[in-house]
Amino acid sequence: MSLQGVEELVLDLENIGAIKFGEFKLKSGLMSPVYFDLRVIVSHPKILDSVAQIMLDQIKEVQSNESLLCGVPYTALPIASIMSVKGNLGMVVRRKEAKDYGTKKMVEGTWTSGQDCIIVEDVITSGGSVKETAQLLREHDMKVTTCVVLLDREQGGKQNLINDGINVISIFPISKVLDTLVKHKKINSATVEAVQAFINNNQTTNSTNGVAKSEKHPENMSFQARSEMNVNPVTRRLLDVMLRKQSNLCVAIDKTKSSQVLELVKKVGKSVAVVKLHSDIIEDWSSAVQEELTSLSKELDFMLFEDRKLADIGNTVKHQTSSICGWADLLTVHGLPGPGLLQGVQAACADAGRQIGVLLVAEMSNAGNLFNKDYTKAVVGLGEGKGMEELVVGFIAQSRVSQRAGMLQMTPGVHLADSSDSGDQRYTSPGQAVLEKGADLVIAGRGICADTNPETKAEEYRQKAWDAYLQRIK
Ligand code: S5P
Repeated sequence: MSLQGVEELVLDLENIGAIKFGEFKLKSGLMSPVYFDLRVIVSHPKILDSVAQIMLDQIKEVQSNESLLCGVPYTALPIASIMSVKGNLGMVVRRKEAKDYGTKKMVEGTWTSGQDCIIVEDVITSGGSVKETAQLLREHDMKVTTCVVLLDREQGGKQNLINDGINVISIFPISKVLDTLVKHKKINSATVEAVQAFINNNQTTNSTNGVAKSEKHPENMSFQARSEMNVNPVTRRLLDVMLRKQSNLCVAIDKTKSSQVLELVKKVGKSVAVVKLHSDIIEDWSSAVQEELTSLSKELDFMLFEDRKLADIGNTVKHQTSSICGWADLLTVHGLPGPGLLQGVQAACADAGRQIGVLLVAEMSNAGNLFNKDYTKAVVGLGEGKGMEELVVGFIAQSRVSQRAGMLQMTPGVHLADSSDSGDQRYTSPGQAVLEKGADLVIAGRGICADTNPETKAEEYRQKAWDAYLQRIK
């Protein structure tokens, strides 16, 4: 495509609202002066056709007749489909929905072992979604060395992908978009400066050694960047709730009567991302209570967490999970019995057709527990093991036990006023839990629920934990 044609395409994209300037609140809470929304192009067939053509032209030199295409779901799917038809290149489709959990078929289409597959993406920021797609394709025996992307926000995604052995061909780096729009008087220099400052301040690579920050320090990454990277739909849902509510607070409601539980949920639900229960201590637990909790979780937008800490052989765990996975979104298990336990959870979820996210207990908060470093390491190894990524959301821990950006750390033993209870529990503050222990979510129980005003307390815990998170990713 001629230079003029390329410029025309930028102007067309701006014209249909695929490139926007102003004040946009990102999922992370950050305000961005620029926003790319390529979803709209499906309503503009001529522009979609031009986009596919220009992307196809750019891969001519690297493709062979055998090359396959794979669009990163969802926005790049129509682009990849048109490129496939125009270029007579086969395509594979990467699935992303939770419902495939049962069959586990994550890639549709046919390919041969070692066949080259070019990834097609609309926008890259950190490159996380491309990386995740490449990982899946590689696991399915395809070779991935190239990604073609329409818009590169120039926030380090290209370098991150190069580090992962993926060469990035970008049609429009953001600097080119800005140049074109200034030239055609669509934006002024103040807008350009604001965008450049935002891009400079929000890099996703560690410039000193060229290694992606995400590779080394997941705790320094925003929840948004982590949500973009992660393949696990339950983790993604959880991160999305956290971002929507600006809450990394999980409340532990350890009450023995359903009326007390429901009353507290109604009071604190709006401030929390997760409500954690021990349903087996609720004397009048029933399906009606489950239903009410489920409807409150939808209304007040939080996830339900059953803290059962299962620890048995796979078959027993399967039966135990089957009564939990109908209503809970998250579940704790111990790693002690090994992989069979996780397979038991997986089997129960597959039978129920509903996916649950597992948190493995890697460390405990209470004095005198028998956990040691070797055991913690083994539990983390189990959770990070092959095939577990769709099930395991993260770890219950008192320190940063996993360096995987996709693994969330939930830290209990959190209280604003006390350093212990009358038994073995030990506490730290929400700020310490996030900044010193590496918690992504803090779990607080009696600090909130035993207060005379749980509603106000929950909001105070939420604010303190979220502020600490924002400080951590700065
Ligand atoms: O190590 C742990 C793991 C968990 S899940 N220590 C814990 O205290 N928990 C749970 O967190 C515990 O079962 C309880 O539900 C909650 C802490 O409650 P609190 O009232 O002491 O804040």
